[in-house]
Amino acid sequence: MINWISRVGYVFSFVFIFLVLFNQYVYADILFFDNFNTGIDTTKWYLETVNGARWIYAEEGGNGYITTMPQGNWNNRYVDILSQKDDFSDFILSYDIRFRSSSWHRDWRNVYLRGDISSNVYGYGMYVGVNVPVGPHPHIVQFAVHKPDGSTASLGDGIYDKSWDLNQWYRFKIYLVNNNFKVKWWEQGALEPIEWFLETSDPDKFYSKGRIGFGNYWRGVTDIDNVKVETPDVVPEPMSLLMFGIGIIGMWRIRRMVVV
Ligand SMILES: [Ca+2]
Repeated sequence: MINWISRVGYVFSFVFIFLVLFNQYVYADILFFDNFNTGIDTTKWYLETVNGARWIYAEEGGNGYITTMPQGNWNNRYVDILSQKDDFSDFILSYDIRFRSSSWHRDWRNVYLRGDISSNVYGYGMYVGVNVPVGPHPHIVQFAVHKPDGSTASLGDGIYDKSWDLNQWYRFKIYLVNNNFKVKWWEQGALEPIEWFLETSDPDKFYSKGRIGFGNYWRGVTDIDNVKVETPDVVPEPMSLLMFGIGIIGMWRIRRMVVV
């Protein structure tokens, strides 16, 4: 009996030590979420105004989201919305996006990763070009770094042979851990693809934390909804570990009964 108790104690000690050691990765915590169903919460978001344009609340069929006001003049600038939370470090960012306009200028849509709220938004970004229906209609997705010296450099891009469909909701998922970047996307209602479409890294590791956000270029019209930031989930969740521990105990008990 004493031997059995000591074995139970041993298993639980193992599970406990494992949880403590890997605690920072065990939980896929949601760090930030907004479905915009009640408007734009300015305690969550910093809103930039450029040439009178900014991100605004919109509603469709009872669902709230955010959309953009296109800039009508030639002063080309991104209009940005950035999280008030400024210490996102390693995370998975996912969001729904709908492109509602395109142009020969590709009407770039930028996603900010570890950015700041200066007018130039220093940090990392992922640029998405939308030049449908102007041919040849490529997907263009590019990770870039806006360096502290003011210059911008590509971290690698990808061109895909499918068009974006205007007025179609897509879900994007961006993974950023240490200096490694990955992205995938799929049409709303479709299954999430297993593979990542573009993977790259920043060897200079310029930025370790910052804000997330979205930038809309010039005449683009873009909708965003269901923004979620969560911690990367790299090891089994605690419940799995607990079940594993209980399973081990159960096997020992059966073995003991058989032996006795
Ligand atoms: Ca919503």
